[in-house]
Amino acid sequence: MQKKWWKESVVYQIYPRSFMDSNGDGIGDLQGIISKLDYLKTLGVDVIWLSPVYKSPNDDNGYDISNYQDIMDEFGTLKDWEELLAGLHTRGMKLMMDLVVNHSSDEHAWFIESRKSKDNPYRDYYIWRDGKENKEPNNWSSFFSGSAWQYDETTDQYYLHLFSKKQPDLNWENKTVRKEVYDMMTWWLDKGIDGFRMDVINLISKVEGLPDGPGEGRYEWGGEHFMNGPRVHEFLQEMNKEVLSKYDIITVGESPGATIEDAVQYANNQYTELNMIFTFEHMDIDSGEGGKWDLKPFELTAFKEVMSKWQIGLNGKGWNSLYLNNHDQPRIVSRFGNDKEYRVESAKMLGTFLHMLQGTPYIYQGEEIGMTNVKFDLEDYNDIEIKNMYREAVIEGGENLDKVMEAIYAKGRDNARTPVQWDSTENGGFTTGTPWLKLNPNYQKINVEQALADENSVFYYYQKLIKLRKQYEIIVYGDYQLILEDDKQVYAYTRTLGEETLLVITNFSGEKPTFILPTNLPFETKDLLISNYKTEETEDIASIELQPYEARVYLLK
Ligand code: ISL
Ligand code: CA
Repeated sequence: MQKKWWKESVVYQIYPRSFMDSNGDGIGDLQGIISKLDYLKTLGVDVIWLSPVYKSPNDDNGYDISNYQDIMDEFGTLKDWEELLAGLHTRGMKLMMDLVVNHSSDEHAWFIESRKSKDNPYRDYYIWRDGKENKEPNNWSSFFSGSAWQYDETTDQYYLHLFSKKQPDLNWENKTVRKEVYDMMTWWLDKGIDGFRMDVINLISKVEGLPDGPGEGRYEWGGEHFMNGPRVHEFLQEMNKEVLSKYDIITVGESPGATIEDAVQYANNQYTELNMIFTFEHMDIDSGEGGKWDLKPFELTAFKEVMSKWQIGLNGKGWNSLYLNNHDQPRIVSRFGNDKEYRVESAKMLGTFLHMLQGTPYIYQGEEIGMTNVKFDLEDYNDIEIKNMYREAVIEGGENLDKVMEAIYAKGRDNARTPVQWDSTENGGFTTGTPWLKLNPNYQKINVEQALADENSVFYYYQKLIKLRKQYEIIVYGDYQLILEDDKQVYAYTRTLGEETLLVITNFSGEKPTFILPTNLPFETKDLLISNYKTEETEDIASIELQPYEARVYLLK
């Protein structure tokens, strides 16, 4: 397998609005991040992925960009940004910027021009269509509820927005749009950044004619007509040729609905497109037919099946990104572990599980101290996805309020967006003012200061996981194999490289299941690399009674 620095790296995602506020306005900012660089260095991460910091009216917290080449006022200035980049580089860390080019903000100069008239030179930068019989051009629903089309009086046409109506989709069929995007990317790369995370990059090519999605409802899911669309690989290859291939960078493309076959193309070994993609199959495990808000119990065996499929499917052909949460997903201890009695144990177990897989691991801010989900009153939520869903389901659809609130508690994106808990002072040390989103009330107990003072904290465990990656090649490059496939509580797997085997045992339950070592795993020596309970090095591992959420990693030779 080809060795690459980005395969050997660990990425840490910062959601700037919620990371650290430096000036008391309640909003996280660049100077706030700069003040925590030593903290990140102590953790040991290699690359920082910065969620969008560009100019934005914040309809979707920066994922609606009105100027791609400047910094949002609340976050600081380009000068602050340069300081951040330099601060990272001096400490030997890299910076990956978020690239949001499936859509812009409706307040971007291009869109302001585009909506003026049908013959405006920017008209074709976006996707405009006539209505059909006084209705939208097609039946596509938006990711954020309702129609994916917005009527615009000025020219009596509709524009497409797969996300909010303030996020019009760019028209990638237009060569000039593509050139603008490539030039903008080059501008950032020439400033010295080290890569891009590309927002919903697999949605940029829409099927010609924009056909209706299947179903008879007013608004239906049209994904098959815009996910991994007909020209997406052509566009990415062009982007690669014009821009990416000229730099030694890390690229990851967020790709909802991508299959393994798609991924093998996006993240191919000739590197003609991207280094890796973010897939979502494992994030859908606890969702029913109705999508993310349709709650379904988590089943470990289904999870194993999905993870193993990706581990084996990309082995030697592409490269996996490894994540269990981000700014769109609930907190992992609340979702896959236990955020009460076994919060610390399960946080460590989940970290072990993820970091020992084949791929590049991503840590989301706060994960390294085991932050948890929240239950807010409706008016305390900020997220547009939550608000739109609530309006559609409860106010317009008359659905049961308690049921909808349960779904928000479990899956709402604000679970991930409550400010980072730095210490036990008011507002967790995140701000001296009023935070833009309330803190999780448990900040007095769960915070960075506390974690740094406790040698058994989740923080130091993550630090060790990251260190191990630098010490053992097998953790990066070994082949994955699932063992004990049908076990409903224990997820165990091996990684092999040459003569060595890495044995990873993780208990996803609060019970004490017995782990039985498969007999086809002979070895002479075993080294315990990491564990989240005290264990005797000499313990016989043929059969182990596991503790709740126990995790162990052995190197067998
Ligand atoms: O959150 C999701 C599922 O739980 C996804 O549907 C998510 O909205 C989708 O993957 C796209 O996410 C990205 O683009 C959005 C932005 O709101 C998200 O924050 C971003 O990660 C539009 O730019
Ligand atoms: Ca601020």
